[in-house]
Amino acid sequence: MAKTFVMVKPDGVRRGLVGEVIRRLEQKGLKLKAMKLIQVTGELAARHYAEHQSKPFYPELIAFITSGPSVPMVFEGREAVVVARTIMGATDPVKALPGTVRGDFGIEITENIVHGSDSPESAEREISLYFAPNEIV
Ligand code: IDP
Ligand code: MG
Repeated sequence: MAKTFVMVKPDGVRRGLVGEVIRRLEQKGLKLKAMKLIQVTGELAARHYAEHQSKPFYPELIAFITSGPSVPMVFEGREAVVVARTIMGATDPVKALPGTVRGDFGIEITENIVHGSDSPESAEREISLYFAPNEIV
């Protein structure tokens, strides 16, 4: 069964949206396989967002993602990567459609509430960055 990596980012945790994000993913039919509340370190943030290292928004992204606790999770289900990204909405909450997490709760592009893997390969890489095999049920 396909797995994806989802993380409620520090703005989502600060705003009390953890339950809302989980509710929407579970309601769709994805199954929660792992979850924890952690402070992302600078080192972990750099590994997670290595693909964006050369982007102008990178320093802001790293400062944001390390600004408070996050909730990384693993979800499983049919086409889990695409399903989770569809529920999250477009990267820029201004463009995200109503009915999506970012469309309903966000307006800033950096502080966009939630992360979701963009491919099964990214999912595998990101799951192993945040979770040891024995933390996934
Ligand atoms: P994604 O989270 O929808 O996969 P990515 O392009 O992978 O989007 O970007 C990673 C994260 O970097 C975004 O979720 C957002 O927090 C931030 N970000 C992306 N593009 C911009 C931008 O143009 N300005 C500021 N922050 C951005
Ligand atoms: Mg991405």
